[in-house]
Amino acid sequence: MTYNEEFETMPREVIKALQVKRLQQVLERVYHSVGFYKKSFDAAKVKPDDIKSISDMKKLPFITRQDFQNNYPFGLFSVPMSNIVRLHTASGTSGKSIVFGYTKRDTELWSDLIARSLVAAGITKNDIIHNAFGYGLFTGGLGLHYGAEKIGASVIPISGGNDKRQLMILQDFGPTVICSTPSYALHLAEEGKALGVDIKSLKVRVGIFGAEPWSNATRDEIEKAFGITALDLYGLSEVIGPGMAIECLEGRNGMHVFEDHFIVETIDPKTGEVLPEGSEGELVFTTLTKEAGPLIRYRSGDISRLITEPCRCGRTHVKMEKVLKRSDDMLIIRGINVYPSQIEAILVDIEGLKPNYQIIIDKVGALDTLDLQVEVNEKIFSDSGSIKELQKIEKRIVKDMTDYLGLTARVKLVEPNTLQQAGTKIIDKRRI
Ligand code: DLL
Repeated sequence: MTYNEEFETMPREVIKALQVKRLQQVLERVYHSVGFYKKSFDAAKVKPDDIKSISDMKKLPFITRQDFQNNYPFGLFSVPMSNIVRLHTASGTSGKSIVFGYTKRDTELWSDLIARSLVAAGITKNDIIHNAFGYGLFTGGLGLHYGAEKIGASVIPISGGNDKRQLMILQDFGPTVICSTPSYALHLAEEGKALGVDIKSLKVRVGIFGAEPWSNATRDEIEKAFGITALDLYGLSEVIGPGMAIECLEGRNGMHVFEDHFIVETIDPKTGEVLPEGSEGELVFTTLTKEAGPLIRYRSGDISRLITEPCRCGRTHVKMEKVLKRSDDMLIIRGINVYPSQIEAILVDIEGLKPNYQIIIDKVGALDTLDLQVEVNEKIFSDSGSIKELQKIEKRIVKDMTDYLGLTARVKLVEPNTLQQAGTKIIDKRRI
């Protein structure tokens, strides 16, 4: 079943022609409405009308997360603020988030994309959706919410956390669909088991999971624990949020990327060169229809491979394999994206610390844990009676990690020169 039959099942040559037409329109628009693009196209000596085909796209410069930071907060918007109806954010590589604006039409487009995704997962107006993606600045909660309303399903906007309440509602309201990060779903299954809740007997039949990498082994675990079909949903806030790609019900063979709205390319993350179709590389996205923050060749940092073989579901849109790797050092901890440089930015602001840290990520049960080991400086270490001072520093780190990044960290201060290396070291012990 499709939500928008005509666009989801277009012959490939028609999709390609539509993409070129829309690309030319968006290039014209950004060149004249966003200073950043005018400058970057001029620097690359390329004009919108030099682009006559998809393969000409390689002439266009990339845009990166750094460009969002350089234009913080609203410098990449292509419409006046009076046309923006919503703002969302994601992690930047420094202390500041990066910001995205949506016009009314953008929120409608986004809801349509989620509606398509839900329909691809076999969800209808008769379903009750337990939406445990976080509501707020993160795009997961509200993104799924409006798409679910669009198809007329009943949404429970539970958001994340409050495990016992989640379990109670799962039992009492009888949702047929659960949406969350895969690790939170597994965590709920574990908590349920500990509390004597029979997770398998819940009415849930489909799960839509995403926002973090998860393997087919994790999928098996979730499917077994809940007795459901678990599907992968992909998206990034810079581009629009969740709903850029989803698996259909035809198996575990990649997520359809909604190509009437996005062009996806695969590049070599080292050289920036476009790779032949089907090669593993970094995904680069161009938005064709978004109004407020159109992106031309955005480097996602996500490593995947495109699958062009026709799909039995009838959708003609290209598929992308599960994303299990990144081309940069971004970490996803409990569904929250974080760069080590953001943690470092917090630590360098606190007096008494040396710039030597260790970030250790692991799992307890299904949930990620974050430990920080930080060297104190010689002065703090040698000051007599400084235990109180040490506790104060520890508390400040814990608080700043929650306040700025939304992450709970266990902090251990260590003597100067005890961590082997200089700078930041990341030890990720998780198996995806
Ligand atoms: O995570 C949007 C989202 C919400 C997607 C709910 C799916 C479901 P950001 O916070 O901007 O947006 O994080 C985007 O998360 O570049 C990937 O590295 C990772 N990511 C998102 N979905 C998946 C997935 C949302 N299905 C970043 N598999 C992306 C693997 C994913 N990684």
